[in-house]
Amino acid sequence: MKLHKFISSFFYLFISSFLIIYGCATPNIKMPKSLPTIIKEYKHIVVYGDSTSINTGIYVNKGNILSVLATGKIDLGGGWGSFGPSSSIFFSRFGQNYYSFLPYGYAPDAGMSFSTLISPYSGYLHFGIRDEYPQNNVGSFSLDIIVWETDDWVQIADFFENMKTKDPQNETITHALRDINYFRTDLPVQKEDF
Ligand SMILES: [Ca+2]
Repeated sequence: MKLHKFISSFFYLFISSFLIIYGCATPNIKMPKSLPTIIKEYKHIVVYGDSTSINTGIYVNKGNILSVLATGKIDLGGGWGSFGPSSSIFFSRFGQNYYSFLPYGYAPDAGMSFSTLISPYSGYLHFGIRDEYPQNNVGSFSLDIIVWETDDWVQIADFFENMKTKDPQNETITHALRDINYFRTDLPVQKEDF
């Protein structure tokens, strides 16, 4: 093996290990390079165990539909155990207004949460970890945040249906789609899926 090839393999391994250990740095979904017009803004962010508050830089208006697709686990240390993003350790706020994303149907330790909701407030979207001693926390949550330009649930569901066709093994998309079909307001309520 030539030296430069060896060095690049070494760095590849090093960086991969770093990403695995410090975790979840890659998005849960592969968005198209040029976003469709129904999407106002898309961002992937990582919330680490000691992130007490992160400003995503995404400004949402009250009434915007947004999707937050989160995976990962955070161990609180001290024997408290690991929790996923559908647990009460994970909070969000719009400006100064705290709001619970806690979706229905996911266990607190499930390591995932998928919400599509109508924004209850206007303001910059923040996320953070609620813990009195965050310094010893390990792990992270990987978040894909989509703010929709459209308020048409059919188009939003269609977008995820197309994503699913391109990436059928991606569980995040399957769950996101299930969640949309559960929360969308333009259909009769479909509770039997949960
Ligand atoms: Ca802790």
